[in-house]
Amino acid sequence: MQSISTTAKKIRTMEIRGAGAIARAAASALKEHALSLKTNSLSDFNREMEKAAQILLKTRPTAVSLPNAVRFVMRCHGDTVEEVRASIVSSADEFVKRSEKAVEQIGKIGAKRVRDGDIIMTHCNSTAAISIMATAFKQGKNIRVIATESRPMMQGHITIQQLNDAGIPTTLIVDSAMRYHMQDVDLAIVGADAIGVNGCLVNKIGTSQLALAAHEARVNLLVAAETFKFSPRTIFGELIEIEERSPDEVLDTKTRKSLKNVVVRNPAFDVTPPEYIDLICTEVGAIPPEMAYTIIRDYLGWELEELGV
Ligand code: RUB
Repeated sequence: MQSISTTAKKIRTMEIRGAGAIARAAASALKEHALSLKTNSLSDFNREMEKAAQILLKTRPTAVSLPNAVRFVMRCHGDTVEEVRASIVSSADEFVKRSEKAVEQIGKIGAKRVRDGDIIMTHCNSTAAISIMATAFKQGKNIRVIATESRPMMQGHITIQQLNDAGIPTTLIVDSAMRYHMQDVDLAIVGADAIGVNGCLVNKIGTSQLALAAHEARVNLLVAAETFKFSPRTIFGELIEIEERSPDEVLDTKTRKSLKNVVVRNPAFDVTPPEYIDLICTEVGAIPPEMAYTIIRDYLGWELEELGV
């Protein structure tokens, strides 16, 4: 269980964060766990793997990439422990490879929507969104980026570090300055923790505010999302759970305890309706949000079968 508990802890404490990275880490942990199990009994092996999968699934509730990755890996076949183990190892490797390739592909596809001279606003820290900006910049497009802090966990600091390292001129702003700066912006690009069947986007808290401000200023909003960020369960009317994290991330315990009449809320994500999204850039193409169902059917069909459709 070493690989599973270590990875689960890292995901819970956000040492590993970002929907894509969480999914890849979970797939790799399942592979390590499968390789470490000593039993010759298939039912014991399956039970141990299922237990591990459940531990990983409970770490963070919103990023649908996590259950999609876990189910992809656990869809193993075989009549013996060795066959099932080999199947888990190859599925985990395939998931990680595909997911890394997807980020690269999204960069290439999304960069086509970036024009020379564009000022781009982004929020939080998304590997897929940065892939678009970095690819456009490498192509010689003279872009500038405005990045938000993304309180309370300040993932914007990771973003400005990555953009700086890529040589992209970047401005850091506080989250509440989003609308103020939107007048200078040509394009908004964000990542995704989940996309619902109606094309809604679940991403870092504040994304829907950015979308509203972009809509008002007639700035296009581009979402960078691998196909495994789409949520098959939303087809059955299930809602995507919004993670509420500890209030300690917002205000220290001592101060909070001294304020008897104050409650601190800390939702980590919000929902942006499809009307505010111009394009979702996936590794299989740039689509309007209305096409979310098609992506789920064509690329997560195996999952629908398992759900009994
Ligand atoms: C991260 C976040 C990112 C998406 C997409 O939230 O909202 O925009 O996960 O990231 P947190 P990526 O920091 O709470 O995990 O494109 O890297 O998958």
